[in-house]
Amino acid sequence: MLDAQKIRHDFPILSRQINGKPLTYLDNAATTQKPRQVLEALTRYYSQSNANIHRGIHTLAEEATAAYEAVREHAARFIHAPSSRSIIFTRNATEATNLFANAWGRANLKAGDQILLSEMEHHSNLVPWQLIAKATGASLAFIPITDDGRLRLEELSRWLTPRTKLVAITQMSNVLGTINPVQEIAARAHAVGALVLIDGAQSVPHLPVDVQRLGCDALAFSAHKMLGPTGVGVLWARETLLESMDPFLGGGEMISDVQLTSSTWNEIPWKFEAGTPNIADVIAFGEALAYLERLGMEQVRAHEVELTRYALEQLGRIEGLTLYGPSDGAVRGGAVSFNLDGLHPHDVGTVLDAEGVAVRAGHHCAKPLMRRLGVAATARASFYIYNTKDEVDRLAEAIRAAQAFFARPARAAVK
Ligand code: 7TS
Repeated sequence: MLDAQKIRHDFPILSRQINGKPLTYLDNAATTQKPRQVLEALTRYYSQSNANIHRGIHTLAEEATAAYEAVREHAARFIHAPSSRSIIFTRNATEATNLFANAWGRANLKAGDQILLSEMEHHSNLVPWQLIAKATGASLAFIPITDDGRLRLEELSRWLTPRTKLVAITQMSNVLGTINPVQEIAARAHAVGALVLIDGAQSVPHLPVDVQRLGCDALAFSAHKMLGPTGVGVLWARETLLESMDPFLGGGEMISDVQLTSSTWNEIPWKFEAGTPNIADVIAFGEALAYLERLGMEQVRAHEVELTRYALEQLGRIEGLTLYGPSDGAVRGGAVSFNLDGLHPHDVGTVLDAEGVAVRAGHHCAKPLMRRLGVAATARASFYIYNTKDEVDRLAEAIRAAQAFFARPARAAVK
């Protein structure tokens, strides 16, 4: 496992007390904490190199441009993209999906075409496709899931037909932790002529991801879920695809020439980055990538496999607790959803917070999945590089405390 105790020294927020207890931060699927290297990069940029990029000829502008473009190359290396020209910086994974949906979907989909998703998608890889389907007349289809939260791949051939033009699917569920075999899905999608967009918001931060090995056509992810600042996302797509797509947003920087009634476009990737981008946060994201690379993504994954296995084991022992998702920690990521008999997950979350344990409770932006699981909401603990087995123990204790807390008035009422 990683040396989480050592890693924790780099994260100032992790020494906070919450309600008089040490913070146990288990809401990493929502956003991760930031190491001092990222925080210092932000301050350094604003105190030493702040300037707008791509347009100035002065030293600060050149420094800022070089630092910003270096992170584009770094992000390309991180996901093994063949070229940094295919890395587009967006605000988040959601905007990356919307960019692809609008720039590719509107131009390439028509009535009779089908977009294939799954029942476990986050709203950000569902609602954009609902909008595009409405605009183009294409229809949506969904790969169903099993009761323990895995794709029913045996039904894939039923859903993959020559009408399927795009498969847009998450590599890792933010609710179930399920890791989907996207390499196999991509190969099968390509066999019927469909493109494949992967929602990597939960996978890129937690697993080694190689877009060439996966064979996908596009990938979306967010910096803030992988130690980076909020306000930065990435869309990677094959260069030929990006070349063939019209821009999503219009404005400064994305043009080659502008006449009063028409314009021509800048080269990729800048064609898709209209206006002043989030320069400081992109530059600080570079430090997040470097941090993860120093640890090694194989080690990041191994650490989470170990923690997830341990959490499934410990939580599995708690009477009245239902776990969702695959039961084997080795085939899933570190997002562990659960419910306690008779308790609303929001109430569970509140008692856990009183114990210093931060989890998310709610529908996790996956309402159709909640319906499929037959619940309105779940509580969810999700792990990252700085979490320890002791913290899993604290989670289990806090869950027992929640059960005891809510059992008390009920017993009093019976008396
Ligand atoms: N896709 C998946 C699988 C996600 O888990 C999320 C965010 C997104 C896309 C969207 O990322 P964003 O950065 O654009 O917001 N998931 C969560 C979550 O599980 N809790 O809070 C955000």
